[in-house]
Parts: sequence; structure tokens; C-alpha cells
Amino acid sequence: MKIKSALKMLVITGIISGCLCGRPPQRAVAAPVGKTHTADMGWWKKDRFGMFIHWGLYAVPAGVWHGKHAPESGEWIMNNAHIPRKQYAQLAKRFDPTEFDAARWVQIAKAAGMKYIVITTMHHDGFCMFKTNATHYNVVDDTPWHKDPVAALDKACQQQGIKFCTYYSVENWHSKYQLPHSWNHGHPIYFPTRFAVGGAKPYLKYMTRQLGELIRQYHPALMWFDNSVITPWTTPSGQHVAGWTETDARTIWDYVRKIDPTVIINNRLDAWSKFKGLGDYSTPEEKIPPRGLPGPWETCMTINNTWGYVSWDHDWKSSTMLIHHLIHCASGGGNFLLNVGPTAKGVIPKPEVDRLLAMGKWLQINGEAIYGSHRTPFAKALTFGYATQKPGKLFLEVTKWPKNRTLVVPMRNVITKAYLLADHLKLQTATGLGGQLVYLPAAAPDPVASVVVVDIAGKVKPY
Ligand code: H79
Repeated sequence: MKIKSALKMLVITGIISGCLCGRPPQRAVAAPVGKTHTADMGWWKKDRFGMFIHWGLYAVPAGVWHGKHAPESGEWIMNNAHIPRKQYAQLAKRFDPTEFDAARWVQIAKAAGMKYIVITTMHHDGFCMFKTNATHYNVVDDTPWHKDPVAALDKACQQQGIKFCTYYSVENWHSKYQLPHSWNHGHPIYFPTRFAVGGAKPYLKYMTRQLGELIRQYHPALMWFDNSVITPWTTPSGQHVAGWTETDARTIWDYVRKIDPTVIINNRLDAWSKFKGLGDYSTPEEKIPPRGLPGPWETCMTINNTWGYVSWDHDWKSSTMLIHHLIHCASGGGNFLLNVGPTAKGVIPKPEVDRLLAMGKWLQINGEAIYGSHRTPFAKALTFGYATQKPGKLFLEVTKWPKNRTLVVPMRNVITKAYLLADHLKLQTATGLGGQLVYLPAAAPDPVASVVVVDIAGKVKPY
């Protein structure tokens, strides 16, 4: 009930623009606060497919608090089960992931065809999953494990040729510089936080210190910031305390870019610009814009319904659905950042691994249609599936195999050659009424999606 009313308030004030629930943005975004797309996005645009990892203290309760399923919990359990700070912090004493193997995680990402990894170095709960000198509340100093998984993953990524990237939350439910939304007699609701009186300045200092550590210690290729939902408020004595501002976002942006001019930064430093504004790319969450977005973008998504590990969430998306999502993103010119939530022991759950391996198997044959591809040239959705392209080549990802064995490609260009990525055998083609025709075998080589490649001269001229 309390979460609901907090949510309602935020939707009304327009703070949540698109959230887990798959709702569209609630309000127009503010004007850009700075120059965007300054980094070299080359690798990121080509790579197309990444692994998101949500791992933190929340993996210990795994969605259960006082023996009950905490609603929509995972990494939100501290807020959703109203856990007081001191009590939540005790989870650190139980964090001992003896089965953690960084090389294995990176191998899984690689086998899935993923090209980059984004790991939560600090989620909203404020617990740091990396070695930091800015607080004792970190995985090395405060757990019986005493190891730095961010360092281990960074190393494993370098060794296996995967880009290493970090996630960092602006909102911090543990910091003394940020106050919960309501203390509610020992049952705090943290989200959204507000700055303590005089807290903004020291928090920015704390944050820049940690970001400096992240950059210098691990050299992330990309920094994924999350939800700067820190609201303004008025103290009982009438003093106005500003929330997170565009200037704060700009300060952090400039600081990061000064230390590393090449690091890619997503668009969530500024709370108002989830889809535009300050940021190298936009970040739709749990949904894929049907026709893509104008600039660079990346959809992040869970495999079940939660980001952090929840023992009772078995609502897994099928590998077919996930492969379709990846194709859908690529056809809209976007990336797909797919999440795993490892357990407190350090294991990526098997249902997630199974699905990732199925995606990797599909990409082994069809990856050419995804990596380095550009968005579909067609303005309208295609009846048989999706399209991506490269100079001189059109890739047709056929998810609905035509019963009449004829693919109608709605373009004027004559096809010089057509074949399936599954077998590379030449297919017959013709010019038809509604476009170019490709004659297909009776059965799809892959019932999930089969890619037909057509070679053409010049740019695609859609009908
Ligand atoms: O890290 C993942 C989420 O935890 C984070 N972004 C992704 C990548 C995220 N933070 N905020 N939001 C997503 C949107 C907020 C959704 C909410 Fe709710 C709806 C907050 C309160 C109501 C979902 C339901 C979370 C708690 C209850």
C-alpha cells in the first residue's frame, strides 16, 4: 500500500518516466543540459548484446523477509520490506559467495554471444561491491569473504576479450547524506530519497571519490548510472532543500569525462532525461520501443521479473522470446542488455544459463545479422519478422515462416543473391507486385528465427 502511494506520487509528479512496469514515459523530458554523444560509441554500437549483472547483499534474503515473499523485491527488498538500515547492513555478515568464479561468469556471457558486461558496483541499497576507501560498507572490508568481485570480473573480462562496464546508483538508501522518503516508525520507505540538510555537497564529494576509484581501479569502458531520484523538500522549520539537480548531473558528467574522456555514459545521471538529454544513449527499461529510437539506445531487461536474485521468481521468459527481443532491438538500431541475478553463493541460476546458451547457439549461426548491423530500412513492421542491414546487404530475420514459401520483401531494389545463414545455399528470387520475392524451402531451418540474406546494389529503396 505504501509503495503504491509513493509510486502514485512519483507518477503524478512525473519523476518516473518509464519503469519496471513497462509504462511509457510519463512526461516530456527537460531540455538537454549538455553536449551528448561525445565518446567513441563505435564498439558499443557494433557489439549490440551485453550482460547486466545485479549482484549485492539483496541476494542473501533472495526476496524473502521474515519468512514471507517480499513483493517485487530482489534488489528493492530493503525498500519494499521496509528494512531499517542497521538491520539491512547485517546482511553483509552473511555474504560469503564461496562458489563465485569470475572466469565462469564471463565464459557464460561469451557463450551467449554477449560482448560486454555491466556489473552493479553499488545499487540503491548503498552497499559497495568493490574495494573503496570512501566507506567501510563494502564487500572487501565488511563481509567474511573479503574479496573484490569487480576486480575479478574486470580481470576475467580482459582475459577473455569482453568489454567491462560498471553500474552505479545515484540514489543511496544507506548514506547519512540522503534521507529516506519516510521513517514510518521503524519501517522506513527509502524511495525516493532526499538530501539531508547540507547533504548535497558532501554526497557529491563522496560520489566523485568513488567514481574516481572505479575508473582508476577498473577502467570501465562504460558507466551505467541509475535513477537519480532524490527529491527536493522543505524542513519542518521551513528550510528548502534542493533535490538532485541538472547541475549535479553535469558536475558528475564533467568529472568522469575529465578522468576518462572515452568512457561511454548512459542517460540516467539526470533524472529528467531518461530518453533524451545528458547522456550518450537512452535506456528504456523492460520494454523495446516498437520502431526503435532516434539516437543510440539500449533496452535493459530481466529474464524473469526481478533484477537481483529472488528464490521464488520462476517466471522465466523463453529463449525464443529472448532471441526475438534481441532481433527486435537490433532492427530498431538498439542494443540489448540482458540481466542475470546470481545467488548469494555466487552462482548464475541454471534457468538463466540455459536461456543464454540457447541465444549463443542462435548467434553462432546468425550473428552476422546482429553484430555491426544497422536498423531496418523499412518504416512499417514486416509481416514475417524483422530486418537489419549492412552496406549492400539486407538481413531478414524470419520469425513467421510463410506458408506459401514466398518471402515478399517490400523494396524496389533487385536482389543479386539470396541465401539463408543456416546453410548458405542460393535461393531463387523474382520481382513481384509488392516487392522482391525470395522462394524459401518448405520448413524453416530454425523455428525460432531464420535469417535470409539478400545482396543488393545501393541503398534499400522501400516500397
Ligand atoms: O537496477 C534495476 C532497478 O532496480 C532500477 N533500474 C534497473 C536497471 C530501478 N530503479 N528504479 N526503477 C527501476 C523504477 C522504479 C520502480 C518502482 Fe517500484 C515502482 C519503484 C516503486 C514502484 C518496483 C516496484 C520497485 C519497487 C516496487
